[in-house]
Amino acid sequence: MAVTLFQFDISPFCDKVRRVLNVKRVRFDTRDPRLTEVDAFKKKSPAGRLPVLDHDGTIIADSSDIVRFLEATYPDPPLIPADPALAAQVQVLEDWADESLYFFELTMRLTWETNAPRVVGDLLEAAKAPALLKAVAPKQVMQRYGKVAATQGIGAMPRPMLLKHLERNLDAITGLLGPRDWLVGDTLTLADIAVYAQAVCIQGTLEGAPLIEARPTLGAWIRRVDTATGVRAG
Ligand SMILES: N[C@@H](CCC(=O)N[C@@H](CS)C(=O)NCC(=O)O)C(=O)O
Repeated sequence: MAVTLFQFDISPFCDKVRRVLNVKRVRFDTRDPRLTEVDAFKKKSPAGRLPVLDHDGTIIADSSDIVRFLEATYPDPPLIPADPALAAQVQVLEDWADESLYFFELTMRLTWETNAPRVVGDLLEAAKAPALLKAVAPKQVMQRYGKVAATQGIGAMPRPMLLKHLERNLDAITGLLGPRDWLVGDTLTLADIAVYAQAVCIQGTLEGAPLIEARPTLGAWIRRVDTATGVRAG
């Protein structure tokens, strides 16, 4: 059986799917588009976005839909609780991660000059882009995603305001955890993976790193989710 994830390596949504595949012990390959392939890759998805999973010929787009396909195909271990109240919490947290936290990381990583050149450099590296483009692309990417972030709202905030809102969201993660190891119930769920995928991108920014460092419970949870969902040796 062949399982291929069409992805951008730096995308939190692709990280989310890779980690779900890891937890479910599915062997898979990843394919990042070369620059000339980006449009063709995006056409695999009705929304024009990655990730897209090719599961032995079945094509599924959108990280949330991919995860639910994987949950149905590989139910063990479960990442969505059977209990309807807990499953509802997972759904709400996944949507908060994907639709709110995402725009913090997008704005900070792709539109702030403190982070964008390095992050875009990683993106272009994966796309095997020519050296010349590496010099030009960060500006174009910052402009393009600057418009996206401004339209969504978070990108229109002055930086201190955005960081204040971000801190409230980071405090919400620690508040949800309390003394527990996982966000929902007593085991790892999709909520942990979805929120982790965005939080770790925020942690990778110059401005986000100290905010997470200042919250030891949050840092410990990030490491716990990483250990539980990363690639296992052997
Ligand atoms: N809701 C989608 C979001 C996917 C998404 O936004 N992917 C971004 C990369 S992080 C993308 O493909 N963007 C294409 C573009 O900006 O042109 C999911 O969960 O898969």
